[in-house]
Amino acid sequence: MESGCSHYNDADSEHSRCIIHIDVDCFYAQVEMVRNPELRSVPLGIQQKNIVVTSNYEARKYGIQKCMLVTDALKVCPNLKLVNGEDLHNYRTASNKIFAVLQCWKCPVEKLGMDENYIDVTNLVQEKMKSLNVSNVTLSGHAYSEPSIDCPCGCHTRLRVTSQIASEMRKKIFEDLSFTTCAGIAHNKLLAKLICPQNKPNDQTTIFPEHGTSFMSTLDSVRSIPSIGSKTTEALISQNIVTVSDLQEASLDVLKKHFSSDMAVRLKGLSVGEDNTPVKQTGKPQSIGLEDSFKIVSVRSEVEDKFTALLQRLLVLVREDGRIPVSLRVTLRKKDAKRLSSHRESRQSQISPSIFALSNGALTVTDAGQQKLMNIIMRLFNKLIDLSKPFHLTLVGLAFTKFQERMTGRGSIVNYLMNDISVQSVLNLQNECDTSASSMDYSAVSPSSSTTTDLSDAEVEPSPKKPKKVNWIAKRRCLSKEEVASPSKLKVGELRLNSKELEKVSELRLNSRDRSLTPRASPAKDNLSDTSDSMRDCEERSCDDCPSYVDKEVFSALPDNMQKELKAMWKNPSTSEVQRSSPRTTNKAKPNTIMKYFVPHK
Ligand code: DGT
Ligand code: MG
Repeated sequence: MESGCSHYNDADSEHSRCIIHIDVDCFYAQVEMVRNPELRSVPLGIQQKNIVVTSNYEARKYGIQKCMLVTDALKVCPNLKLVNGEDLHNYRTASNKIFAVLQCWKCPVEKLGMDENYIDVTNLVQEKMKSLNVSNVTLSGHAYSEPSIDCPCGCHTRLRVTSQIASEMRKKIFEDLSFTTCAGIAHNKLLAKLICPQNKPNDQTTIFPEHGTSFMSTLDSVRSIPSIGSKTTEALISQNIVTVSDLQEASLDVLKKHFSSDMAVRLKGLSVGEDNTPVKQTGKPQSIGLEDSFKIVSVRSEVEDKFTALLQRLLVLVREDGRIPVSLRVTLRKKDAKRLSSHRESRQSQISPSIFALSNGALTVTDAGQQKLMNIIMRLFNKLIDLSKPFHLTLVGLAFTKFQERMTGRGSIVNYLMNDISVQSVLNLQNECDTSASSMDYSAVSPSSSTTTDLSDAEVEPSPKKPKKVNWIAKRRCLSKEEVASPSKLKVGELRLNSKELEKVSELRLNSRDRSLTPRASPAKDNLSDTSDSMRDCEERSCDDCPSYVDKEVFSALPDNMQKELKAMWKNPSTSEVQRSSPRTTNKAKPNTIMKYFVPHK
């Protein structure tokens, strides 16, 4: 049977893929219940502002629903215990732990919001089937509907194996972290996600490809399809296409009149449960940011207070992330009193990595470092605001927008040279935006809201799927077109001891040197960046022979000629420029370089 499948490609129509979607039950409520087990036996609601954003299943018995007003919730359940859920720290931590557990299967895992993940286990299933008696494989959990005849491609068996893996994953999440979850199993992401809540809480459901069309026709609104956003829904409704059945019946020609040809075809495909979008491995966000919105602030000192508070919170997030930021962006939303409108403006500055220190693998910032960051922030603020005139702000935002890569690997020379760095993978992230909220809405979304993991004042971050979450989706979306909205790419760098690592040692140093050598752009051309801070910081750093991240004791223990060679690399920008512009895949050690100590001579 397996050999019969080997010719299948990834096209959805061939049902060759094995996808699991896992959603944590009443996520915020479970996090609170794990922290305080006494809450398990009482009806529990999680409150943000005056809304109950979720509740445990005990509370749901009383009719508590998501996003109910607190007053209404207390009417239906006067005993409802309310816990404030505006600080997302614990939810984020739990979310990362669940993601980490799922990584253990070594399959692509794509995070969607905080409590959902897709896992593509196709290869693992192929592998398992080699050692299985395929006629004996049973389904774990529920089937949406039992298949009538076997599909010749063998997908039924593969999905049964997938259901076993889903069960193992859920068990492990429960054993390690005490969270119960639901899973959906299908040959594509769309069906896996939509079938997931069929038997909740704490259970799983598999849907076989042949039931895709009939299952989709049970969905009331086209908006239930995750990749159909509110604008597309409106456009469809304007054509009297309200339910998924309506979409199934709509003619392609009619759809093509209102949407692009590609989109019309995609909509038709979705309506019958077809979806060939891949599971994209999630990496760390490209930027980490926070925003604080308010009615109005018109005094500089108040702005400074807001930024000070934001910076404190932002530093906690950066510490959790572990990467060293090298760029900081300040955003303001200015209110134009005359035009009764508001608009956003941002400016960013490079920052010196030396502001951050690594101690026992953890990122720290001294008080002086924080003061430096505040100086940079207020300098950017002064550039955005003409203080000789009155100003009115309704939002301030801060984001770290670029990060230094940390070269690691057990055998890496960089590891020996760096102070106190814990060993971890090298992640080179290329995703431009959070991809979880991709949607087929064709309306343009303000680019100013696109590239950070911005969280609002209350840090409200719902899971990205239901109609109520449209604003959140719009806020987090990068671009409206689906194909550009999911560019998450993660590259795991090689952890071999090769010349790339040595280049990196010099690059880390030279990145800052180059900046300090770059003449400052004129204000007119320098709309979005400011190099002055990095210039100052780099000047401070350049007094020493070797970079600040180097453990001098270890460095001094290296042989003389090795020391010389490293120093030469740190000192010589032109050499580095060549290295950086040349393809970085050259692994061969040049003769008479430091590499001769590491690369065996043939
Ligand atoms: P479930 O999956 O039905 O058992 O329940 P939850 O609570 O896990 O719901 P889900 O998966 O839709 O969302 C995950 C978390 O996201 C949820 O615990 C609270 C938060 N959340 C969901 N919807 C909203 C919303 O509309 N607004 C806000 N602020 N947070 C939300
Ligand atoms: Mg959930």
